[in-house]
Amino acid sequence: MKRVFSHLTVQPDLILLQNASEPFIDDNFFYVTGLDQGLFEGSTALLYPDGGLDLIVSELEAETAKHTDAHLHTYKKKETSNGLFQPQLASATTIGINFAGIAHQQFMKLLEQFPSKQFIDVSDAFTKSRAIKDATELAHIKRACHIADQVMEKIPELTRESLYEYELAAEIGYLLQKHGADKPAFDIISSFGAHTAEPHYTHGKTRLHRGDLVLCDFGACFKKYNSDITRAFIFGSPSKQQQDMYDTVLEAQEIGIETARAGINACDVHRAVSKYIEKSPFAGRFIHSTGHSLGLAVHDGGIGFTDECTDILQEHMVLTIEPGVYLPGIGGVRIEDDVLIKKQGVEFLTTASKAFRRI
Ligand SMILES: [Mn+2]
Repeated sequence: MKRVFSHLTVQPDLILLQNASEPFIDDNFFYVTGLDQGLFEGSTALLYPDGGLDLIVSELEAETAKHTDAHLHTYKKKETSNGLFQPQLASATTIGINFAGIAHQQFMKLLEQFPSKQFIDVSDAFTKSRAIKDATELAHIKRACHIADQVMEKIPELTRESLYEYELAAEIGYLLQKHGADKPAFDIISSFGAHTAEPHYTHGKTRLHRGDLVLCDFGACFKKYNSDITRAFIFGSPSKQQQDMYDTVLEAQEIGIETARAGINACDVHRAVSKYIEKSPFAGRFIHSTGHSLGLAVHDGGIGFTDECTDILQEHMVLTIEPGVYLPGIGGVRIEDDVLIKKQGVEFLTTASKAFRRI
């Protein structure tokens, strides 16, 4: 993982990543080790500019950690783990830390234990490095996308009058794993009717009725990499307003897809999409960004299709394109695909049907 060092202007002697307990686990631990199993609570990774890697892990996960070429050190008691890398730190003066991913308590312990060291923030270098996916990462993401596609295509078979939102969520979760996901990428969104107007509502005890919009937003996590797809359906026949919403969002997404390519400013994609919706009858009802980077994290940080992000799109970035419109009390539509940025445009990684399906 020398790439991380190449994004740093001030070179530390080494980079130290440390996990606390779930949920304070640093994704970068998996990024640098390539490990695709295990939890690694309390584990530490030391990265050197020459590409070397030391791992300090609990003996509980020593077997799992053997799937790397790292030098492995194991501890029995958590309190002794920092002592195990004292020799490696002895000759170092500057130590890179992911300030965005270390628990405050862990960092305070390091300061106390190694008072003469200078700790510098290397979080930006990880963000930049992770934005560009390598072949293995892409293969994992593609698989995660394919699994999510297969499940999305099954939604029409799963819905019926009076179905509960949580029942549909349970079916989706089951099918994701049955199709090869290690787990769902995030809490499954399966909302009906007015709830579809709440972008981050997940699911509850609402039943499905004729005329309801159905919004499904979920992803597969495969070997720690995620997909993220959204489709909207109609239970029965759409009203004119529902049809207009769907058509507007679909066209907005098409505009985003046509705009995105390597060399383009990320904000220009969002602006093109937003401009179209603002001229539609749904002006003011597009209330989030057009998309986000995707990878080890569902919101992979750094780059995104927002009004503020001025990063230039580069080949091998993976982002979502997901415009939506939301009418409080009535319902909402969002259509989301995952795309790989290429020189001339984008490659779709998710491909489930985008017809406004009557279910
Ligand atoms: Mn998304």
